Amino acid sequence: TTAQKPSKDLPLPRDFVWGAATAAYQIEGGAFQDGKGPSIWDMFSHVVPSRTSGDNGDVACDHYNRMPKDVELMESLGLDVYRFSISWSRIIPLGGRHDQVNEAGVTFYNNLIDQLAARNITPSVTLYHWDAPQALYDRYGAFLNTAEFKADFENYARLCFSRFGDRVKEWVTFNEPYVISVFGHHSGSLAPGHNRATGFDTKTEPWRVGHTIILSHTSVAQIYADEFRPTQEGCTAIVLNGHMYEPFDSNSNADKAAARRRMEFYFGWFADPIYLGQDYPAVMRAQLGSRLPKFSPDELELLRKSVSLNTFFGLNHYSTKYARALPDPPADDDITGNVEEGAINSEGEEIGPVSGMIWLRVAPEGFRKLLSWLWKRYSIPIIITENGCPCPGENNMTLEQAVDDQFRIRYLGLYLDAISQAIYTDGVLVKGYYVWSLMDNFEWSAGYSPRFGIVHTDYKTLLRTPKKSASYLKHSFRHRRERNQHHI
Ligand code: PNW
Repeated sequence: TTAQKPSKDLPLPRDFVWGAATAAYQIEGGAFQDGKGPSIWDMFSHVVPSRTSGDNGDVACDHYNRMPKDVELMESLGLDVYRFSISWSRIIPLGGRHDQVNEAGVTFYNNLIDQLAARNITPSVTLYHWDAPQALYDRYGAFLNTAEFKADFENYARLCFSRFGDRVKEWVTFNEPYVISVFGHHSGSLAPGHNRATGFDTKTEPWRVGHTIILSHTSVAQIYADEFRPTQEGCTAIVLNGHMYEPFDSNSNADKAAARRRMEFYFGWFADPIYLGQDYPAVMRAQLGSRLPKFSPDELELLRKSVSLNTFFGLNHYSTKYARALPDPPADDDITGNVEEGAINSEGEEIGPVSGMIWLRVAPEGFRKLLSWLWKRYSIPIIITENGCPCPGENNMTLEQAVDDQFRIRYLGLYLDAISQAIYTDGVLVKGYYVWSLMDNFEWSAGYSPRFGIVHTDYKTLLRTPKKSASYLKHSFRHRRERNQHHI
């Protein structure tokens, strides 16, 4: 692996918060315990196991049965915030608004939230991190039926706000609508696995799914503001993911336009309606025509009204890519804006050293530029809701080697430096950083081999062992926050 330069340990604001993130299906296990209903990930991993590298989340990290110990661990790491998601089918097994609530599931999350409170860790709770109740797809196609899905999601959100909202003040509606739409309903590499080969309409499905997510998010943000915020005084947001894109040939106007267009197709798709209260980006309308659903005048009015209900921009970011303009007209199911993306530019230079996953290269300069791009376009405070990486070869190491995760320490250090520069040099308002992930866990289609944790998970014994990056983060945040003389 190519060497990385060391971090400069640049300062961060005194009130900057740090935390660690997980998602229900990736860590909980207990997939069929205490009345939990099947989710699309239970089905996806069981029906065709090769789609998840032969692995599944039946046991995962067994967090469902080890939760109190895990919260103790979080306290020892010095986390300010713990970001987790609720498994919808654990608390409403069949998911719908006329279906029964599973009190055992509600109790699990109540206990988790109480344990966090007892240890002074602030919860940040995501309602939807990809594990839809299977029944919603069986009944009406879930996201593909906007009215039905929205009504069921509203009911589920109300249940969460009313049962947990006395103690949870930071709510995220959806994690990564781009991934739900494109990986779930275009490439089909993630649940529910819709793609051309499996007989689905990839020309329209991703855009219809995205549309449903935007309208469902908006509606739930309004419900929270009207019915819960007056007494609970919390906030709602959405988490978007995406790479930074640089032109393949920095002298080519076509490639420069391709890089900009790719970012509008990635971030603008969701962020223009949600954070600007307006239609999809013009470049998307121009290319996609009738493939892209329309907002009615009433829906546009709702979007406009709800812009200010989004108190921060949740950003999941890992890496940067090069974008190259394609010479031919776009494919009839193109989702990129007719752009080819890669890790090597026209000069043959790599964007950065490759981590333990092929799509994830170390490129902190791109991160800094992305933060500025988002701030200029949306001018809303940003929280980094995910960032991290697996070390090269980490899954084939002994425990002793794996916990000495110098590659990750350098990656995290450089990405934190980028945040510092974005704040102090570029004037971007970044309020917090949640590392992905608290512990090694089920990495979706890649199964258990990529290890993103700052804590090592032994999948035989389920023993947790903090890696060196865990103590690095604890000390680095203390140091960076102390070094800072300013207040923002
Ligand atoms: C995120 N990409 O997904 C998810 O929110 C996590 O659940 C996941 O474990 C984590 O990143 C690591 O992969 C991503 O294509 C999906 O660049 C796709 C991409 C990035 C992140």
